[in-house]
Amino acid sequence: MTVMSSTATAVHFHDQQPPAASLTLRDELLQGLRATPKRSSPKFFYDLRGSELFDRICVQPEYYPTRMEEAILRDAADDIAHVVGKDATLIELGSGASRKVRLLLEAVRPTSYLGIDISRDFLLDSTRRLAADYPWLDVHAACADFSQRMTMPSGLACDHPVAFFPGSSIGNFAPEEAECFLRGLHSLLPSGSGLLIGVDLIKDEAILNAAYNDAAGVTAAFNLNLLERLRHEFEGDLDPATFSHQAFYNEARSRIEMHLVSDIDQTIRVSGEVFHFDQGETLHTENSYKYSVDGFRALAARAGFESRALWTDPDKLFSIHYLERA
Ligand code: AVI
Repeated sequence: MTVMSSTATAVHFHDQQPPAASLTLRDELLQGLRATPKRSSPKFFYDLRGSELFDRICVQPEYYPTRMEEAILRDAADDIAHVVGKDATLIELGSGASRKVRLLLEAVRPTSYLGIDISRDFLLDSTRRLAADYPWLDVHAACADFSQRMTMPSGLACDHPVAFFPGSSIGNFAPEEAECFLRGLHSLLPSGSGLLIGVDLIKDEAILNAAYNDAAGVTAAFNLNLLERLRHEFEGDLDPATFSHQAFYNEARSRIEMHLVSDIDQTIRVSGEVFHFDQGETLHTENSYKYSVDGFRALAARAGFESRALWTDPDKLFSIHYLERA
């Protein structure tokens, strides 16, 4: 692990990222393309452009999760600070633009902050801005795939760790993977640690479908950007214009599914390997699971986290749970 510290920005940087075109990432990608039906992990969305597009999704009028979660954080910041307690180390998983944590910092006043994200440039940029805006905060950044087993970076004071996992990113895991992920957090964190986690709620199908099919086409561009990434980083020989964005709510499985649909019968190449798509065949790029409050509490309990507090918006579109590691 490389640790760099810049006095200009006062961000301690911990590099735990596999190189972009490393064997493991490439293998994972190719494995998904070889599978039937074809699939790709949502983590492949987040190159620099993908992270920027995701930021734009968050401000689309149809994409309620960000707006609702931010409103809840703003309204409940003092309550959250009370439940979290003093001298916390906030560890944000998938920190992206580190925007939501800003809504908590003044109220919670943690001693340190660790942002973890797979998108290195984006992470460095956002944590530098955070360090500049909150000079009293000890800011750390770890470039890592938080869905894999992680180690706590050295040099980070961690007496009272509180993981912060906003945005309902937990919904991008299948429920059994989510449970396994929480078990991994359970083994990383000492007893009494906190987990403040945003979870999108089951709701009217029309609201869900609109959120993943915004009129401005930003979600479509985000989905299609995966094909650009295949071209530039994984020697992809394909025409992105021959694929279309598709997103719909699968009620039986309580999840939004995103796909890239091939508009024509075609053969593409990725990293020297040939893949055939029939017309209408899809590459399944993301699931976004929605939960009931009780359903999520039960899942967390199976992974060793006990419910301590819950906040929702008046329309019950989104929820934020505070869980304690047993
Ligand atoms: C990051 N994640 C929680 C988003 C979601 O809603 O599942 C990703 C996203 N995909 C399309 N729009 C947003």
